[in-house]
Amino acid sequence: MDNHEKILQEVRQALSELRQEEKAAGQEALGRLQELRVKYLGKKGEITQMMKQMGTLPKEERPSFGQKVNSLRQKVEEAFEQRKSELEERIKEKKLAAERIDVTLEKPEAGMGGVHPLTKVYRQVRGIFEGMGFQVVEGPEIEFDKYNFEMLNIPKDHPARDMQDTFYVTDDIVLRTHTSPVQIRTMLGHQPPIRVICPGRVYRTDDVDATHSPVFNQIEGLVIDKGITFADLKGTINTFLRQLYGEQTKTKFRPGFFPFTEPSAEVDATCSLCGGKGCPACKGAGMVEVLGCGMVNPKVLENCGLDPEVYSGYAFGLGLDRLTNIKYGITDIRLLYESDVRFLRQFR
Ligand code: 2NL
Repeated sequence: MDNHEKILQEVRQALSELRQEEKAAGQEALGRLQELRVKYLGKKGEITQMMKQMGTLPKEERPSFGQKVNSLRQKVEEAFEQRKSELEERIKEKKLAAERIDVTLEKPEAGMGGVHPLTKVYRQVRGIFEGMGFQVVEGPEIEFDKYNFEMLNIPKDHPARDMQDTFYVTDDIVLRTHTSPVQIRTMLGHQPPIRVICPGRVYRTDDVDATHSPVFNQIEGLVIDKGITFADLKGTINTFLRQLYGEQTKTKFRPGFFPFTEPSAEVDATCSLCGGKGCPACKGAGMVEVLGCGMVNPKVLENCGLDPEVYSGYAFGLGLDRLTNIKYGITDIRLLYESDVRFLRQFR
């Protein structure tokens, strides 16, 4: 057998052996293939060396020798190329097989979250008032003293304005202590009829305990139009509480006092947990105080540029945290703010 045939045989033998090895690891086989390529086709490879021997041959033998070596090199190169693309194809197939997704596998626990109890009750309250035609209005939590106190007829010496109760940012800027300033802004910017609720965070300097938090949530409401009376206030509040706690809910309007309403009332509703029988949540009374309200003080209307001889209105305020605690029988306000999942999970 001539030398060239021998080399071609050798290469094919080596490549065939490689085919067996390759079962183990595709990338390694690719490395081995490259080594073999260098051995035959590299700068110092056997075939390259043969080409260099051409100079030592008599002139007339050179063309046919050259042709033969070239054709050998071509065949060897083809053999390598073919192996290489086969190998690469195998590697790709292996990779795809390894990355295949088993769609029948059971999925991991999704860890689904839930709506916070405060948000649940807020949505419910909001939905009831929206059903009665109220619009939802929001405003700044950092507020002018003027809008938070002055225009609401809260005098300069009122205890609520004390540094002990209110977070002062500057002499005339505070963290709002209620959402009333949002209603003041509404009256300043809009002509009646006005029918709004104003939800949001409010701030007081209270130390944290079971019933106090320096940040809590309030919803206030305001209705202004010609001919609005206390009967409208009672009807709206009764409708609201009966939708919130159930049709059988009874209410009681007791006289109260707020500088911004006259007359004013505190409203009790049948305890939703015991239905009026008396339980720890209502301290045996069967009823709980749920909100404060009243007819907007004529001075407040005037402060906002509305003529009290033409317009009248009512307003109310409720603590969303308190309402939530009453609804679910939660006895510690801190639970609403600690984000303890063992607590929150119960409301999913
Ligand atoms: C309560 C009582 C109340 C208001 C808030 C109000 C707002 C304007 C004018 C008149 Cl702009 N009144 N708000 C009225 C009565 C009671 O809140 O116990 N809140 C937790």
